Amino acid sequence: MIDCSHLYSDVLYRPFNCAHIALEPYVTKIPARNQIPRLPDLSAEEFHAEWADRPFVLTEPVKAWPVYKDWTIGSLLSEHGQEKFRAEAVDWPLSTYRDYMADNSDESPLYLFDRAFVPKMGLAVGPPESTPNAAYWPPTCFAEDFFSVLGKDRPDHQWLIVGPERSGSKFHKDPNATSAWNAVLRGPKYWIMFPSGDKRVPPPGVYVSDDQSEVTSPLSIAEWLLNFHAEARRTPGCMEGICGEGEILHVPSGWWHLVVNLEPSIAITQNFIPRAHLVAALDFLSNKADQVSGFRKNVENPYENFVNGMQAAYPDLLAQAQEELQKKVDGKKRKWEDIVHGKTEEDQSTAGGFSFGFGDDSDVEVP
Ligand SMILES: O=C(O)CCC(=O)C(=O)O
Ligand SMILES: [Fe+2]
Repeated sequence: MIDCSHLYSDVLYRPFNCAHIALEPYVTKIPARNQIPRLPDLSAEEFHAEWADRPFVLTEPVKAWPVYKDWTIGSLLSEHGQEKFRAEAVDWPLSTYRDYMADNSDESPLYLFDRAFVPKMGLAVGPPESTPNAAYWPPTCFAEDFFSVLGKDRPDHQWLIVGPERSGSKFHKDPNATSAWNAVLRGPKYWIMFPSGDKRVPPPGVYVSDDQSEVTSPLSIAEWLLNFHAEARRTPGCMEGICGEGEILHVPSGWWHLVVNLEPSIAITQNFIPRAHLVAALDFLSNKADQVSGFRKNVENPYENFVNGMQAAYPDLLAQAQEELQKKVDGKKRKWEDIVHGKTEEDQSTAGGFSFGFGDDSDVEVP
């Protein structure tokens, strides 16, 4: 036995401390202004008119899902114990993951996040009226999803998520400017969220490269909670809430979110494009092509495919969205040219006021 009584090491202490901090102080006493609204349910019209840009929790729809009634870690184990599921870099039989879940004290526990669970588990997904033996179905307000025009060529969009207490997702935005819903079947989740946008900075403790393609939060969830949660809670735009068993949370397109499981958890999440974010999705696919993710390798031009699919199924909506996107791009160009040519928004007619010093004939790239 080695005597460690005089060993003092931050390197050893910090992860140990982070693996054991109590979560309760961070997830309680949510200030009223930060509270994510909670509603029984929403119609498609209400969602599109008022809620597509706001996080919220719906308390009713998931309670009707067979998977909400039936799924526990035990029931999944008895039916799919030998089936392999993806947990970060490994594919493990569910029984192996369950053993890990029950007996780890890792600072950042391995998280099961499987995109192929529907075929693996032989599930039928869809409205119960038209889907025999439906396991679950998106609530009415989330049913419209323009990525469905891509059929089997759509990017990954549904995941089974299983993890122990303290597991979760570090700050990120969802891919391809999609919105998402996240339905909790077992074990509540704490969410903390921030809007993003041209004039907004990322959440405290999150650093983003200039083109927003790289996000670094070099910290585990626990380290972020220890160092940045208090500041985040005071930051305008912050929204927080707990999504309990049988509830479903809406993540609007472009919102930052960090999630931590307060108990061993089972959830299903799905990403989608509602009409309110069609312009954002077109913008992302066309102007951030290098950041597009989740498409199979054989899909060579996601933007073109999407436009073609939309043209065939919803030509009017596509035309309207493309016009709006063009206006947005022109607006940005105009602002840039005004800056370069020394015009301010207030004084469009005064030439030669303020200038960054680019000559009139410079070929500065429009960002
Ligand atoms: O349940 C979670 O950990 C959140 C999942 C999430 O943010 C996502 O699927 O994008
Ligand atoms: Fe997410």
